[in-house]
Amino acid sequence: MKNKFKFLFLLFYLLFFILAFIPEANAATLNSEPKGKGSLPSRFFPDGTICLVNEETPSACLKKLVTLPKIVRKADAATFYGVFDIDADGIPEVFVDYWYAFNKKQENNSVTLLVYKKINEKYKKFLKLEAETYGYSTGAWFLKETPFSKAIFMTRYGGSSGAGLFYFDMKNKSLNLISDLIYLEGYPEFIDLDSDGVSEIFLPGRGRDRTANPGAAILHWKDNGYRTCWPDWNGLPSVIYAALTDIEKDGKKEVTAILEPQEINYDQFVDGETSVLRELGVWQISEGKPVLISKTKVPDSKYMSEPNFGRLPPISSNIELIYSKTIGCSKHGDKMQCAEER
Ligand SMILES: [Ca+2]
Ligand SMILES: [Ca+2]
Repeated sequence: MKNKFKFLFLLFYLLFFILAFIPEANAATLNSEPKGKGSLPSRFFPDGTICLVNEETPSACLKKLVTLPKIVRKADAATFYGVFDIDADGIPEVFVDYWYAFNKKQENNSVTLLVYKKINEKYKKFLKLEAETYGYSTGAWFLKETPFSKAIFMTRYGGSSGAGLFYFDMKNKSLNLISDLIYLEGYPEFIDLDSDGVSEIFLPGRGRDRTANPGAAILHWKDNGYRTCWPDWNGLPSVIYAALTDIEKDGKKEVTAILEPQEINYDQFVDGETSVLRELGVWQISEGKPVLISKTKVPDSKYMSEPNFGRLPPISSNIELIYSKTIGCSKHGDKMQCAEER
């Protein structure tokens, strides 16, 4: 009898030991370094804590800020974005998001952003905000600006691969979609085009296919929010994709964009055949506003659906368009000219 108890005890002990060391199912792997651009030097440690660190010795916790709850650590995906003083009170906040995969019946669900803030000497969960997402992809930018700092987050948003950008509004405790119907391909560029000390946001192009709307845009800060300042017209031509590159060689970047002069029914064309030639437009930033300086027809060619340029100045002397032929565009006198590259 005694042996039987001993056996059972050993069995339970063994079971406990096995269960304790089985990795947690579905647990998110958090990046140790902050993923957000502009974060203070900080780190997520495997024991679940987020600390401020010294840049020279990042493996040592300089100051413990928060311990992440299980809901974050057990999520299907989670990201430590960083530590940043968003409200400029001298004490940084902590930014983390997490996502639980949707079931098969759903196409979209939400991603949750957690913001921790020091209140009465202790970091506490200050905000829990949700944004619609179609899967999970990450990106965050912390901008130290006056009169106030800003934070922008990215997630998977639409088309077959596009992302959406959200402005984090601390005052109104909300995440506001600022990329509108542009399903962003690649990453936005934060650049102060008019040198007023506040970044503009350049969105280079739409998602990869006809399930996405055409579009590239420059957003600027106005009336307490991000507004589109380019394209500065409604309707046609549609901007398909754009890049910032110094074509004028004056040390400032110009906006180069591929335009479609007519509405295209994407269901009708296969293999990139269109009935109307696309155009290459160039805008110079003058007194804070993009001003059109040239518009050129792109030679007849089959257009691929990839919303990307080829090589651009200064890497190449031409603006390269990768279609069924490689087309090079460059400035001749006052005009841009495009021709097949050989
Ligand atoms: Ca703060
Ligand atoms: Ca600016």
